Order: sequence, then structure tokens, then C-alpha cells
Amino acid sequence: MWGRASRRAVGCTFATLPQEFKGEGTEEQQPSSFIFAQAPSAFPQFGHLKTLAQQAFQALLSMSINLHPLAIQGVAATPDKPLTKISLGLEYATISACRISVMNFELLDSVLLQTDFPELKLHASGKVRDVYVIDQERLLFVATDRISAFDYVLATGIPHKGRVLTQVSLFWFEFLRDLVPNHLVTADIGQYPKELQKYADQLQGRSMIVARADMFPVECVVRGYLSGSAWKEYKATGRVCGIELPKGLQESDRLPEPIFTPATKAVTGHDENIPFAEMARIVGPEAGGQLRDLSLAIYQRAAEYARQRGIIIADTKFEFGRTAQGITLADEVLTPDSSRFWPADQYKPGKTQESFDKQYVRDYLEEIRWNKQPPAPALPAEVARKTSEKYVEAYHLLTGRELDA
Ligand code: Q0T
Repeated sequence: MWGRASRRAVGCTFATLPQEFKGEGTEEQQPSSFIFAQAPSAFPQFGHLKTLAQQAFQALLSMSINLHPLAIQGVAATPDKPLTKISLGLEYATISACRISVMNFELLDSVLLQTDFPELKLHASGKVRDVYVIDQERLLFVATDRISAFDYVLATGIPHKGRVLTQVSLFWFEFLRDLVPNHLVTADIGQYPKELQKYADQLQGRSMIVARADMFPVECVVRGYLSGSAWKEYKATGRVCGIELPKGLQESDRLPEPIFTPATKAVTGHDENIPFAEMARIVGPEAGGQLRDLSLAIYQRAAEYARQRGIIIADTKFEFGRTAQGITLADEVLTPDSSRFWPADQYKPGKTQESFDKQYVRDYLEEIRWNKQPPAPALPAEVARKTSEKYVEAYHLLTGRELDA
């Protein structure tokens, strides 16, 4: 019964239990890839069995997360076209069951941890987003509710997160449209191919169809504040990506002016900061200059806007590609996942700033002294709920709109 209950909708695995906890005759329903069940409340049909299920969870010592074995096959099938970050941290051996806590029904009901559209070929799967091929010209981006911290995807999803990421990107695409063309085709489900209509409830609000672009193999990072790898580099060398900075800066200080600090896209491990000259060698000097100027202009406009609304965008990463429209802004844009958002009213240079969205998650993971090696733990319901509120608040502050329930 567990296997059946866990399979809530064709095409989308919300949560499943490991084999040990499946009843008889459910093997054929085992999805090709399975993910960790956050809580017995994933199975509201069996609400009366909740206590039993809780006991079962407590007795369980380990279970697996295995995201997208399909994606790994995808890499093997097309060695000439490496898929970004496919091999990065997508396999999790075991999860210690003692940290599993129960999310309430309303919250868990909407949480999407993994997508699965058998009609479509998976193009790439990141820590948070799954990308599918629609046809030669178009891709489908779906933002799940997965969350990563300290480089690993956690066992618990964050309600509304996927919709926030998608809606924030859509907001910025519109806000920036006179500055730069973007890859958005449509986020209107009614205009999606007809074979996707049956997944409308899963795609609604969290997906978009984009134009396939010839991607530049660099990350275009802009920093207005000194944080993260740039702070480390500055402390060690006084420079960031070869850019000389004033002496005596403190961690999280605002920079005299925003700087462009490109990075290579690492297939595994961390992106590596590179000097602009190196980037210009990779993409050519003309495109290099265009990408730098565009990135700085976009950051400048967006950061000024966000600052008036209580959010400091300390830094952010853009990805660009070439389409028929020329250099085109792609990927996700100025979201909490692709940027450092800081609450402006708590800004205090000289130390690491609290993250707008992930602070409760990081605090919790430090508190339980997770060793930051897989398996990544689950989050208590309260941490997931408060984190969800921060994402929804970021959406509200930036757009002035409510994220509808
Ligand atoms: C891409 C062609 O998919 C990615 O990350 C999420 C898991 C990164 N990525 C994007 C592309 C895009 C975009 N965006 C596009 N418009 N056209 N490819 C490839 N990798």
C-alpha cells in the first residue's frame, strides 16, 4: 500500500518509501528513481496509520535518495554535449532516520521533490531544477521544491519554493526586457504542448518553456559586496579575479563599484573564478566585453530596485546564450538561489551576513552538527515552514505581489 499511496500523480514522484516499507505487490509501481519520503503525512489517505508510520520511520536506520539515474545515462549517451553539473552531488547513499520529522498535511501536499515526464527526454537536472527537451528549439524548465545547503540537496522540500524561483525569474525577465532579450517563450500552461496538459497541476506556476540557446560556457558573476569566494580571494591576495580592490576592506563591505568576476562552469566540484582575460579567451574578446557590460548593467538596475524594497543583492550569477535575438539572458535570473540576498535592515559589514532565505536551514544544520557530508539530513517541519515563509516574503518584497496559494 505504501508504494501505491506514494505515487500521487502520473508523471510526478512526490515521495516514496524505500523497498523495506512497501507492502506486497508494489514492486511494479516502484518508480525508476525514488526519493526520500519526508513524512508519513505524504500519505494522507492513511492518516489513521500515522502513529504506526512514525514508529516505522523511527525504526528505519537508512534509506536512499537517488535523483535521476536517467540524467546520468543522458551524459553517457551524448558525450559530445556535457550536461551541466549532472554528476554533481546527485547521489545520496543513506539518510539517518532519527532526524526525520513530520510535516503537516497542508504543507507537504504541495511539495514537489522530483519530476518525471515519461514523454520528454531529460536534458539536465540540477540541485533544484529539472530541464526537459520539448523539441529542437525549446526546453522545459521545472523548478522543484528541493533546497540545497552546504552543497547538498536536503531530504526535505520547501513548500512554494519552486514557484517562488520561477515567478521571481519571470518578474526580472519582464523588468529587464528593454535592457536584454531573454530566453522565455511562455509560462502559460495553456500554450504548452498538448501532451503536457495532463501535468498542468504540477507545472502550474513553477515551470517555463524557454528558447534553446547556444550557451556561453562561463558564469557571469557580478558582485556589489565582498562575500563568499571573493572575500577569501581578497583576504589572500588583495584582488578578486585579477581586479585590484582598495586595501582594508572588511567582509560584506559594499564595493566602491560592482565588479564582474566570471567563473568557469565546473562539471564537478566548484566553479572556478577566472580573470576577465581568461574569459575573453574562452568566449572571444567581443562577446566577453558584451557579456561583462550586460551583466553589470543588469545587476546595477536590479540591485538598485531591490535595495529600495529591503533586499540587498550582494552578488548574482547570470548565464547567457546566443539565439536568433543575439546575446540572450538565460537560466534563472536574480533569484535567491542564483544570488546572495541579504535583508537590508540587518546589514552589518565586518562579518558574514545572514542569508535572506536559507538562514534557518543553515542554523539548524550547524545546530545538529551535520558533518556536511552526504547523506544530507531532513529538516524539522518548523524549519521548512519558516524557510518557506522567507521565500514567499522575498517574492512579495521584490514584486509587490502576493504569491497566490
Ligand atoms: C540551456 C540551451 O540547465 C541548466 O541548469 C539547470 C539544471 C543549465 N543549462 C541551461 C542550458 C539554456 C538555458 N538556460 C537554454 N536556453 N538553451 N541550454 C543548458 N544548461
